[in-house]
Amino acid sequence: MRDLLGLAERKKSRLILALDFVSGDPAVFADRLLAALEPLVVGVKVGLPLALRMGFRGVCELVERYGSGYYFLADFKLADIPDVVREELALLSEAGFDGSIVHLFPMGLEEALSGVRGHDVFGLVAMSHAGSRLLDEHFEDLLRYASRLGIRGVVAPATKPGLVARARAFLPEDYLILSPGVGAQGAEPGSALRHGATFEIVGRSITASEDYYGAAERVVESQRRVIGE
Ligand code: O7E
Repeated sequence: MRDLLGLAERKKSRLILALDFVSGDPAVFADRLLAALEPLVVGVKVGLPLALRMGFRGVCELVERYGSGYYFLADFKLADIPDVVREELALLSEAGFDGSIVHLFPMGLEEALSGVRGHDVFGLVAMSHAGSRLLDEHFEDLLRYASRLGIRGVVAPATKPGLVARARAFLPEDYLILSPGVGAQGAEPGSALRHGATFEIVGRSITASEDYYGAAERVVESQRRVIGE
């Protein structure tokens, strides 16, 4: 399993690239981005839209080809009964992914997650869009639950910086906070880090840009001003 924090230190970056939307042939598009962005991007979050376009075999090939330079995160937002979640995590780990995103609201996941080895689990405690009322109302509950599970970290929205700060204050120190919502959804690069996030997840403001290298570079430069590198 790749060392997420080690890669971040080496690249002096806290950028995780969200790959959901593609233009043209998905394999060619992903290949072009990943070949170019390795100096700037620490992790690649593979979303379901990309997997549906490329097919799971195509995604696995991508993970294999670029595995030496990136941490690979499977974002299929698992939210099933514990036995199924356990099996999904085992298969994603086998496919070469270093970590997965899991919804915590089904709860009862203690046993399923305690057996997971060599694969990081990140739980969602709130969402970045304006309408996520039900989840956000249970933010404190989900945060408490996440802290008891002994997982690698949580996903908390950059668009709601108060929640990121609250998560940082509440969670054990070794929990990572991944923060989406930077760029296309309005949060400024570096802003979630300033509130205590460990990584910022950025998708369309890089993937939809004609100058995707320049867009990623601007994000990382802002981040370096916050983390002092
Ligand atoms: O808006 P973009 O294009 O920068 O992409 C944001 C990505 O973060 C996208 O893949 C989306 O699925 C994810 N995300 C959110 O945007 N908001 C959330 O609340 C949670 C996630 C998410 O789960 O990301 C997993 C870490």
